Amino acid sequence: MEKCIELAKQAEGKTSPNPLVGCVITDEFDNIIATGYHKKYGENHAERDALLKINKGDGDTLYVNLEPCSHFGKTPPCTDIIIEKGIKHVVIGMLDPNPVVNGIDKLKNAGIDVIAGVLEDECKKLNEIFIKNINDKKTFVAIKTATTLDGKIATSAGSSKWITSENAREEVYKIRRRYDAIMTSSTTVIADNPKMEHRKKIILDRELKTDLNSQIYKQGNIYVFNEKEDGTTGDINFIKTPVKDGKISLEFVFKKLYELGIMSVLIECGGKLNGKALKYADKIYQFIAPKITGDNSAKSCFDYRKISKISECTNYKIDSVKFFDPDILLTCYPIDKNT
Ligand code: AOF
Ligand code: ZN
Repeated sequence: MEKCIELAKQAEGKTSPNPLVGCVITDEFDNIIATGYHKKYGENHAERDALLKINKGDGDTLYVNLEPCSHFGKTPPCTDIIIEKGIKHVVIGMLDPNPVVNGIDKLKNAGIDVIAGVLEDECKKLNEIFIKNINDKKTFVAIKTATTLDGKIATSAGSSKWITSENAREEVYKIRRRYDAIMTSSTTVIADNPKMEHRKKIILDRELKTDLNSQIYKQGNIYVFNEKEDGTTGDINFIKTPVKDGKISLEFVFKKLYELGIMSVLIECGGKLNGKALKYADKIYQFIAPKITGDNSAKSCFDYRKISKISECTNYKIDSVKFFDPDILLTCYPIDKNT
């Protein structure tokens, strides 16, 4: 199953809105005889990709991180080809939350021995975006920040280059690739003039203050949420957006992203938008550099409210800690998002 996950990850960022799936087939002596994965949206499912590499009767056990499909979609059901190829055992990571899929019963009815729930937590993490999309019909929202030990993202004068090391910034490129789009604010575009290379970029720019000659506009498909106009100029799409308390309505933005087929978004911006977006965030990537500004007026990474008691904090679970020497990356999930 670990191998299935590893195979599936090769297509990160390419399968949306479909899941990441990898498949391993072994013979009766437990030797791997074929592997496959879902390479790109619209292409063969992982199981078919692997099964097309073997002859009928050669495979004994098929391992796959997601329940095989039983529906006619872009390709015929994977359950059918599993049965045709004479597979005897199927080991599944997690059940498919997609209501059209009921592969397990179909396999069992064909006399195949089925085990499900192997490395289930890891498999669910691999497809956290797909699961949220199917279950909640909403875009998966992640926030990435890079701070000093005292939680600052820039000096009060706006200097932020560079808090984290090259190593950490390399990792950010990899993280970005997993998401359908990245999002930032006019404040960040104006302050840092970042390139943020990506196939899809979202800019929140209520008053259309950003210069269209800024680096960010030079590449990719761009969506500018603003209060003034709708329309398209080349690769730039302007989307007229309602305003709430003087700010772009994030409720509207995330709903719109889902309608546009943007199934996941990574927010990279300053403390104000980070703070406002927190209540929608499914995940936080927090890079921390071993530096201290010691400056109370330096900018904080989540700057959106005043609270009087520590018991009023929003709580997170740290899922992993990784070193990108000399920095670390904490990956966190919210525990009580609504507080
Ligand atoms: C994939 N790749 O390897 C597996 C999937 O759009 P379709 O017709 O290809 O069907 C997509 C559904 O098939 C998807 O939502 C999921 O429930 C199931 N399994 N999909 O794209 C795969 N195994
Ligand atoms: Zn399938």
